[in-house]
Amino acid sequence: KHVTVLAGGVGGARFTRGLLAHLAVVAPKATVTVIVNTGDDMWLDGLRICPDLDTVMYTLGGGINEEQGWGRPNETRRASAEIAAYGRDWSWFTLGDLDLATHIVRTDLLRSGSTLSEVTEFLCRRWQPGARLLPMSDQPVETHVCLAENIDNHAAGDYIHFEEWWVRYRARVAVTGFLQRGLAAAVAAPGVLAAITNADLVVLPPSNPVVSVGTILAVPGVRDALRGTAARVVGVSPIIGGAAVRGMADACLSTIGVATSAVGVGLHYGSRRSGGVLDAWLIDETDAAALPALAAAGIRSAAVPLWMTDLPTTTAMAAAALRLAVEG
Ligand code: GDP
Ligand code: FO1
Ligand code: CA
Repeated sequence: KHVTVLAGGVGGARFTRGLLAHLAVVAPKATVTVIVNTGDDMWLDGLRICPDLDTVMYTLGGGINEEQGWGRPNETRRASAEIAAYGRDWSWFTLGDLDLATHIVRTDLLRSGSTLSEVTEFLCRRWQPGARLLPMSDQPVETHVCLAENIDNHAAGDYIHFEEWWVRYRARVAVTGFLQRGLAAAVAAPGVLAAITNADLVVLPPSNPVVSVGTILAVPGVRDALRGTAARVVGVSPIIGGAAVRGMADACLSTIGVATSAVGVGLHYGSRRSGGVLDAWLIDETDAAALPALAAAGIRSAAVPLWMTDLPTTTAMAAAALRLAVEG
């Protein structure tokens, strides 16, 4: 049994941790491949930062700062403070001392000619995430946002990196759209399309539908692989009761004209029967009123508790997603 997950950072990582815990019980021989968004990646102080790859790797490898959802626990920021003392680096984006080791090793390997896939595989030898992590592409793809208003030294119409919008401005500055820089020259990383085509099940976890899952779907060939796979494709809503559980996915959704609701995101992904990517869509109990609309759109749905408050609840969520996928 082979399960393929398309993930961003915190939401996708936490869900996958529950999925692995569930499979360890019901299908110990199952293997999991996580195709991870690299649109948040960037160069900072000469280092290649891959926020979502690191969040998935640390979370599944037991090295994540659980409260923060990213970076390492018991972190210090001595190097970052020294870099700031030189007036370099982004004051609003913190690179912890322990986390820096990952960026240094990754950049060293990239400079020696390794691909991002090879680097990820190397780093995972240490972290042993219990799943195969694949970057969506080995070519750089960076999500940028187009500002709708002036802010600081940026003018309306300027593009800034997604992470500046997200971390520095907390997505509070109006934007007119997203641009995945490098997408035209990007190809799916080795194994990515096959992981979708040959899967027994594909999961869209409760990741940000626009800048995490949406970016992966934009990689050439991914949508077609999802539409063509013999596997069932089941998604899990990151929106509960009309709000993002964490972060500012609502700002992303409104920018692309999608309602911040479980049904809005489900219809946005669309039913595979009508050119979309979903066979099934798991929503939270508070959104149960949306079940008929989803059924009418050809998306089999169920309403279960979708709060990943701890490993048992997340494991139950993963079990519900697998159950929904194989029904009917
Ligand atoms: P990021 O790259 O770190 O932002 O992480 P992802 O894109 O993988 O996931 C972010 C999304 O996870 C947000 O839009 C949240 O709404 C969603 N999320 C976070 N925690 C939960 C949860 O407990 N349940 C559900 N259903 N979604 C969650
Ligand atoms: N998020 C923040 O809100 N502030 C930070 O200073 C920050 C630093 C950081 C460093 C490494 C890393 O892997 C992730 C980091 N993040 C930080 C999280 C990042 O914004 C998220 O992982 C996503 O990229 C947002 O979708
Ligand atoms: Ca991210």
